[in-house]
Amino acid sequence: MAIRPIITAPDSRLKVISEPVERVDDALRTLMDDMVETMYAAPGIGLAAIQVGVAKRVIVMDLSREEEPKAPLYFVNPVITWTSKELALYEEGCLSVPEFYEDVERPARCRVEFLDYHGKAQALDAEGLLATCIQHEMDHLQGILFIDHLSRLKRDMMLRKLSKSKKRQAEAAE
Ligand code: GNR
Ligand code: NI
Repeated sequence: MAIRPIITAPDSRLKVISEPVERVDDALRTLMDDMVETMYAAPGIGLAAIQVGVAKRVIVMDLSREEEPKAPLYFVNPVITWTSKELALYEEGCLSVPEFYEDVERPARCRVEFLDYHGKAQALDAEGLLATCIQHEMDHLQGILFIDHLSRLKRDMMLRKLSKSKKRQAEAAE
């Protein structure tokens, strides 16, 4: 397993629409293992493949608490087949938008159909943080970030700050 670098905004790669996976094989499981290791190291509760530069429809998640055993979830070719009319507000963050947190409103519950780590078809009904996280990760597969749900003013301000801190980092690395 290996930790892969996480791409941060602004970066055109984060806007790419990811492609469906053709088969769940050992090469894909290696990617998923690396994604889980990368997510734990960050640390984060979810990660989409595009965040490590791979434009495949793959998501990993783990919402277990620190004191609980790890419980990684793997979603290949996920499709949201139902969302509740009721909405919920969550303060979201993103490993690709470091150090910014903002409230985003999304359907409170959803159903997702996907292939698991072994390529088996599964369905999951989600609510609470799990429902929010699934929708946040599904957005990544469409090239969308949580900041795209905010006002243009807020988004542009955040992107300017992110761009400046990237430049500073690049200069410091010279
Ligand atoms: O670690 C993460 N926390 C989080 C908190 C609220 C809503 C969504 C998330 S996902 C985020 C990790 C990430 O960027 N996944 O794409
Ligand atoms: Ni994210």
